[in-house]
Amino acid sequence: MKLTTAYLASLALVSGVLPALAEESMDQMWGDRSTKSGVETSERAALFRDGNYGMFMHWGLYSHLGGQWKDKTFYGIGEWILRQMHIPREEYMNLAREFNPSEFSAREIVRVAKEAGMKWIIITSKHHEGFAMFKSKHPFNIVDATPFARDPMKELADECRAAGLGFGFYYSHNQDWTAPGGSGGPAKNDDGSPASFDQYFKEKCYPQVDEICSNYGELAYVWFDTPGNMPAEHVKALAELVRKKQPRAMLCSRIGHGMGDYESLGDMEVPLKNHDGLWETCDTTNDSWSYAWYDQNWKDSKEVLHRVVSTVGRGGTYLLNVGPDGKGRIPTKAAGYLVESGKWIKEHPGVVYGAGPSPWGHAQPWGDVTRSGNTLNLVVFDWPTDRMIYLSGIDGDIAGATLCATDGKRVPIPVKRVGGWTAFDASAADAATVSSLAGLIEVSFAKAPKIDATLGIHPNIPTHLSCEFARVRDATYKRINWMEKFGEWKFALQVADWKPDGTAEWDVDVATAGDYHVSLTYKGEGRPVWSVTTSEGLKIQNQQAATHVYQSYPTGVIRFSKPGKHRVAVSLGEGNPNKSSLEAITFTPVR
Ligand code: FHN
Repeated sequence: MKLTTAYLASLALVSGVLPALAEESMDQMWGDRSTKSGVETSERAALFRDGNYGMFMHWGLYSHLGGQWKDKTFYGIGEWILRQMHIPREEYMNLAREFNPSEFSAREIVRVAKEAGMKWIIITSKHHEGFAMFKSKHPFNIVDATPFARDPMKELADECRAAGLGFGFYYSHNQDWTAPGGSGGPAKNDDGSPASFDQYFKEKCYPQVDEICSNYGELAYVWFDTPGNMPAEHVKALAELVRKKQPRAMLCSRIGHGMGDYESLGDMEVPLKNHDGLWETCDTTNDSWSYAWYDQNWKDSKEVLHRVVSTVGRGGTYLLNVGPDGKGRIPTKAAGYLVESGKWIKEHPGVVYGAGPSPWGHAQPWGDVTRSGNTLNLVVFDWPTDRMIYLSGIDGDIAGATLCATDGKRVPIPVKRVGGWTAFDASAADAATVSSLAGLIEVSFAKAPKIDATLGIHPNIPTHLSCEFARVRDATYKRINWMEKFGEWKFALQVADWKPDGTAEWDVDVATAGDYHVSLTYKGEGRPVWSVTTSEGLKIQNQQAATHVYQSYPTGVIRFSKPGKHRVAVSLGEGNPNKSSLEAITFTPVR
């Protein structure tokens, strides 16, 4: 929490962003997320809408430092090292003389992106540090200021085009820490005269955006970032420039002032509920965006695939970042995991490309669902031990259910109705032929089924229900964001500020009558007492410890005497109502 405030405070310094934790401040940092109407169905949006998966790349002078400044390691997002380690501007700019990414190979990067199943690459042409990774008239650029003296953006743009990948640029339009007048940059020019943002905009930002839009062929994206309190007139000028020079490029909402074509959610945020419109989640393969020598916290192949499928299942597009090192190489582990998850995607392309969101509106305890026409793709990441996959609320005639094996075999599997639920029985299928990353059951319908999206409580696997799905009375539901390390965003959807009769209540559909262990995920102080009641009149309550981070604590065993619809409510009996916040409830069937 303290870190979040510190981060926002530092952003406040550099870009006039409010140093508060409210969601509005995140909006100011990442820009007004509203987007242009009508873009969604346009031909221009086709790559974004149907491709659903792209590569993001953070690569700059900071990659040469790799998270290390002299004898100190910076354990935050590496591209912020200049600012966070208070490196003198001159000293930082002089690093360009040592920057020689001699191992850079556009072909190799494009190979990894293609094999990962990604459909485009968006790379940092200039990040907040102000260093241009392309040939620019402004001298602080990779061609003129480094021994490398090549334009890697040109090489990458050409290679993407040859391989049929979309290509786009990230450009930090507001923050520029080395250009006089840029947000976070020197307040004075080198001759001592006062610098203004207007000057930075006219002398550096606008001309450079013109350069990237003029010299690299057709761009699929221009990805501006952290608009902060940038004046609308400047944002409008950039939007018009891009529209004129690159009429097919998609603009992300972080350009600011509602001038984007699609919404960019918060960093690293895969939402829990389906989200309408054209939107994207940008995420990274480890913790940092740019290369950091110590950061080995890789998302493995299964996690990468899970996050791709979850984003598509919520209706969005996934932009996954890699940070090449100072020599220009994508770290081997990241490349390996991307390629391995890509193999799965290539075997089952319909799960991702052109796929629509889950009609349930949320993930399932065993995995997630995407939709291709009248087929539902059930992607199983956590097999229940009996290998039965349950879904609630399907109203429609199932034409067939097929388990897709890794060897290309497709095995029809039995489907049973269990009350209002449907069970897909994969118990007889040979476990060895199902991918260890994820199983896939394709369920086809003659016509699109109707789905009752009430949250299901599954009979054979724990069901975890976030407070985001609860009805809240006499308490406050809010989203909080914080950082684990500097720049590594986490969020929670929680209920706090409990009044005496405050409740968080879920409507649920229970597959099987019986006993369930109930646990609550919360944080707070001391030993709060929580109670859980059901619409059948059962109540359990218990006291457990609390900590300052969200943790799950058992409350007791509760019984549903019959399957079907129930309501479950949680309230705080004793404890500090302002310091206790609830994040979720979990039901685990008693065996
Ligand atoms: O400050 C940047 C950060 O360095 C990184 O580029 C991310 C990627 O989305 N954008 C900003 C913070 O949101």
